[in-house]
Amino acid sequence: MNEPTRLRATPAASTDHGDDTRTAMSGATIRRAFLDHVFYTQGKLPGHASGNDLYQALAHTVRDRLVQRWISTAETYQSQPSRTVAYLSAEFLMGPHLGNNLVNLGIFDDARAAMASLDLDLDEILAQEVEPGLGNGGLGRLAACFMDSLASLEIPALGYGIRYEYGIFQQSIIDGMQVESTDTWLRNGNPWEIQRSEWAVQVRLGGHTEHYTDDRGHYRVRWVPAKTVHGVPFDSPILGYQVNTVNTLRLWRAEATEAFDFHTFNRGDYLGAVNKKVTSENLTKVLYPNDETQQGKELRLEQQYFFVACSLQDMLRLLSKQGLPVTSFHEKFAVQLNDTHPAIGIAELMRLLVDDHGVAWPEAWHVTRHAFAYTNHTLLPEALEQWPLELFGRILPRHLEIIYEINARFLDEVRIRFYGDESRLTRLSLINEHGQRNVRMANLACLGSHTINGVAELHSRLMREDVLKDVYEMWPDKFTNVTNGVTPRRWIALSNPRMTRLVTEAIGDGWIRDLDQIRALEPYADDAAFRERWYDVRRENKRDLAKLVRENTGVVIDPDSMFDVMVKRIHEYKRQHLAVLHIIALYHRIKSDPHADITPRTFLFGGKAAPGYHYAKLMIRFVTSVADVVNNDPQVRDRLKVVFLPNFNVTYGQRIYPAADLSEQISLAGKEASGTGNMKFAMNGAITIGTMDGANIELRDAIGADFFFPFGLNAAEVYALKAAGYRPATFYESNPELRAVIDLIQHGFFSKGDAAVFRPLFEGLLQHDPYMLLADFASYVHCQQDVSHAYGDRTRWQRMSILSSARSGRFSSDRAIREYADRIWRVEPVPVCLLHRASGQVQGAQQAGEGGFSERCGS
Ligand code: 26W
Repeated sequence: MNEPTRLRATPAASTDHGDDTRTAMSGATIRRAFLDHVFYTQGKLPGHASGNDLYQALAHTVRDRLVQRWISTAETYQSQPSRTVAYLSAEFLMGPHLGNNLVNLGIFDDARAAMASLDLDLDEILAQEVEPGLGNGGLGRLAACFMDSLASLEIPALGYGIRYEYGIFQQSIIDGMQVESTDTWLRNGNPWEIQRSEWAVQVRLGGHTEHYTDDRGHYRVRWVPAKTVHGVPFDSPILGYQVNTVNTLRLWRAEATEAFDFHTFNRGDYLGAVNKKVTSENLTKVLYPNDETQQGKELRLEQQYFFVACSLQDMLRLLSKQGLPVTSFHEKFAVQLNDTHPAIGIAELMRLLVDDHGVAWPEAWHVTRHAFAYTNHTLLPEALEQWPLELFGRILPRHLEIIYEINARFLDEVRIRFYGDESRLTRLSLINEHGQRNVRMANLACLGSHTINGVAELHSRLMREDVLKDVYEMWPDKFTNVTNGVTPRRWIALSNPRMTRLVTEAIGDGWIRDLDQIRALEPYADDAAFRERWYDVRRENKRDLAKLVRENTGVVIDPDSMFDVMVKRIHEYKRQHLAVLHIIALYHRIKSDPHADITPRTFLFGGKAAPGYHYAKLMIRFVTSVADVVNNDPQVRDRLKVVFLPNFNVTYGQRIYPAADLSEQISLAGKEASGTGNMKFAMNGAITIGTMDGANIELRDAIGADFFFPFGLNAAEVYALKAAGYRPATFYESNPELRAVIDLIQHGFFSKGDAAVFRPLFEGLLQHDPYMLLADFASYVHCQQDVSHAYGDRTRWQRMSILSSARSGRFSSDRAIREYADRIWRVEPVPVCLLHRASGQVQGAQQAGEGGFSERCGS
């Protein structure tokens, strides 16, 4: 990493006193606070500050300004109790905090100027931040966008999750293949969290249950655990955009309980005691790097239960702090399950209410069902969570009993509704009796929730018609759709400052808080001067990306070529290999006819493969092997370039989306629940080539069919072709270009003559081709031809690009969160007044609140 320029200035003599000015927002105050933090927080003389010191100092400067609003928010929520969202998610892929907080505080430019006045470059300081990669991909990033929107819309909310010590692995590419290493994101400390040891809780695991009758003659159950672990909350402030609201992201870390260790220790087994401690702390060590394939791993179930149990106890604490009874839980909290990972919360809340608080079962069930709502994020059967009964009972013996009880009562209901329909009963049961018996988490999530939603129109429909058909027939009214969205603060204002300036100059800055306003850009698509400026912005962004690519891969790419980009997790269903087949087709055309009219393109790939997903890793090797051949062939290398950018993450995303011309969204129709990268590209002015899948369909409707390049089978056609008996070889036999492409691969042309390397990829393709690459190939290649023609007409392309941004308003996560708030959570905004800490005396005319604070509304 680059060391920023050394800081020469010394801490300025303090001219303003008192705590109010300490967190003021003027450039001068920021500069002074920053210098103070270099000195007092980092303990360095300015001349000796390292890049990390400078980053930490600026982070603390910003953090001080957040803390003031954070406390104000807490005070407001305490004095105006209102319904609160609890967003439960095993993943929060937040991305770097510093830049985002500068944007939301509205001091990005002031901070840049303050740093410049010290001869420092803000971008270099921002680049020092190690991003917290506590998520795999779409689901975790969605949670992060939702946290930004909740705060920006001033909705009381808590995000609850896991503080993994190691986030998603770091990817490097060695000899063309993915190599993983651990993500030590905490190595320099984390200025964005505050440990709250006083709110630590205990979580029980394993053991057995005892049934007894209490002294009042009531039947009771006692859970005697095999071990107990401590859950310690770490809070991060989540500031909304130019509001005072700072919500909390509360992530739990597992620690050994002292009591337990001492017990072992006293028996003289010191190392055993330490070992127990290590075992407990393993619980939150590492994020599971799989998305979309479920593995019945014990530690994973423990992680899920751990964070949910911690979070529910925390909510009960907050409830009692406000003097409310446990039976009002569902009035105080709207609990959202981000996929099934936290679905065990349904059984846990029942346990807390029935066993710990003596609430009668029917009332406990009423409370539970009115508290939870469930979002489904996937249609892939292999991603639907199921836990082997044996494992489940071993770790959560009491929960298994509760699940049996929920199930028994539920199946009685089903029997009455669908008398004699035994197969329906087996399908709806919380227990899958097929083969090894399993607990079905999706069924539990549906049963215990008042609302179930999918993440795009098509996905929600397929959910009702397919994966959750039986549940839908049972409770059609529970189902709804909320199409995903992404936050324009991070994904435009922060990542694309050039476009932000240009748009703001044209239509004002209201679009940052209300993205529908960006529609006002539409008329500018017909303004030649504006189009040129738009082109210039995009060209600069592409130059920046070209520089990044050269620094990271050594490959030189031409900013005037079309940047054709596919960044997302590597998966068969997403079909990165279909994009590669297209590249080979173009390569083959040039080789067959050196004068072929081929629009110069740079193909950029990025994304991680789950470490155990061999096929996906081979797909990466396929990209890099084709890159090797294409980039080194003098005949084609000025027309085609292929790059695999290692370690795609949020930080890279911020550089990539603003520089893309073409956005590849080419999953097999019916497989991608929504996609959110598609939205980030479109907002930043990239044109989409895509299948009629996930949110692509809604994106095309919003942007206009003329400005979107659709191809391939739609979901209905996919079903029909599968039903009719899909024979991929037919396509191979009847399409000479496809045949040439596949033959090149099969003969080892891209693997130095070793035909065996990619055999696993293409053997399957010719025989089964479950993701129907061959069926969609011709349509894709043809559509790419149209794309090339469009790109050749600069006026047309810039028009499309402007309209793409102008019509992307619907894909703001603010819209999505409004829909959740109105239709699912029934929560209202609670604006926050800024409290100023009075140093000795009350500031302003208003009365001081508790703790020497005076209130002032607005910032
Ligand atoms: C149990 C293993 C596992 C782990 C993670 C299964 C499934 C997941 C996630 C639900 C996978 C995921 O990230 N899904 C993505 O969610 C995004 C946000 O809604 C959607 O945009 C993507 O289409 C969907 O693949």
